[in-house]
Amino acid sequence: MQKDTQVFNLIHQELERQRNGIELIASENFASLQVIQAMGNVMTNKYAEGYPGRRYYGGCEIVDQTEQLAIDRIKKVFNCEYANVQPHSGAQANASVLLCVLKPGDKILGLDLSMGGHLTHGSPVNFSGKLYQPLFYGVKKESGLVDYDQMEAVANKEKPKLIICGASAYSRDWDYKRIRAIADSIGAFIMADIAHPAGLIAKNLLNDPFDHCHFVTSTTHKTLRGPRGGIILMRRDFENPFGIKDPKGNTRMMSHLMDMAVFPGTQGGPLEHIIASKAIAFGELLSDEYTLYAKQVQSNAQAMAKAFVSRDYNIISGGTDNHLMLIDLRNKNITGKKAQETLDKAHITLNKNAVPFDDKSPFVTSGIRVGVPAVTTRGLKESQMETVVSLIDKVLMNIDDEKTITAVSKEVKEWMQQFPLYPELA
Ligand code: DSN
Repeated sequence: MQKDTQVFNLIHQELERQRNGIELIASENFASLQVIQAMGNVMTNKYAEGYPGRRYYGGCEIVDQTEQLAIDRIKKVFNCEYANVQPHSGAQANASVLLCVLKPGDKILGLDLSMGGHLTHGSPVNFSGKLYQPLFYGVKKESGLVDYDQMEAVANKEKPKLIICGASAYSRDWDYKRIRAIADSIGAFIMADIAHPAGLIAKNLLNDPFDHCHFVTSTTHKTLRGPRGGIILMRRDFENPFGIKDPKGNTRMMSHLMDMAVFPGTQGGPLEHIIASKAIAFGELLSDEYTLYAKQVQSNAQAMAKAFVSRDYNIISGGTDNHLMLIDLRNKNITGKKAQETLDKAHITLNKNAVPFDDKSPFVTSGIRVGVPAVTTRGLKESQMETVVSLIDKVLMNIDDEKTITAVSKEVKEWMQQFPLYPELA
């Protein structure tokens, strides 16, 4: 085959875009070169439906080893007993958990998307809101904190089978103990979706969901800094307290039922090349280097929040415990859409985001979400968060001034050359 220069040129352009900008999308990161290189490997050629040691195809003896390594390593990272590393994404990890414990039409209770939740937590446009009956809790208007009283009231009234905690745009920690008390009082399961703060949880910088939540799901590419993908974890609660049955009507351990819910429940052949890359990333999570990184993420986020507050930006809940913050721009008279689009021109990438009780549509929004995992990987420290905020502020305060935007874009590009990204790549 002739080399496809058209596509490889585009890949190179994307590398240059990443090198030249300040990346603040809270769900993005820069995986290590070995994690990236491992994704492009011959294991993509292999069918391996099933699990290590019990596959439906021959020739799986090598991929069995990489998959087992990935499982063993991520279990060590989170000190848990069960790991499924096959979900192709966080959404598919969540789909598997819902398939495992619910019947179509069962009630689920999650954080409202407009308050920071995720599509797969019951949004009406997603399978989770179409196949199941979604109920929601939100955040308190005055504090921006999760409204556990509302969660409890809705749970008591509606008796959902599953309570979902975790968010895509929430900067504070979670009270898993309280959620477990609510779930136990109505006989519900809990799924914690830790896709965003997983890396900080891995290093004990945030509350530990594993002792209280039956199931924990995550993506692998956000703070965990691995390849794009998903995982499902359990530390305890294998005893199947509510007698969930397998398709043949047998009551089985939760670990068995969960494996069945991923394959054959929601997926076919696992992406063994991605699983090899996950194994490498999970090995990196066990390193001291990653521990320092996770701490730096949290310090950088706090330094950034402080810098925004000092410029009179309205951070929902007033600050952050994790790696991100949600900023309500209404006091600056700028929409999220306009802010995102203008900052993009200055090579500063982030996303518009609805803020709690937003009066604008999700396509416009009143806010932006800002996260530091990627810039922290790039090597930026607390003092440089001040510089990042000053550049954002310069653009937003001169939002229709093309000259300023061009000047900032030049400044950003030059500054970021001090933080080389994938220098081994031409
Ligand atoms: N799209 C992810 C995020 O940006 O948070 C969630 O799936």
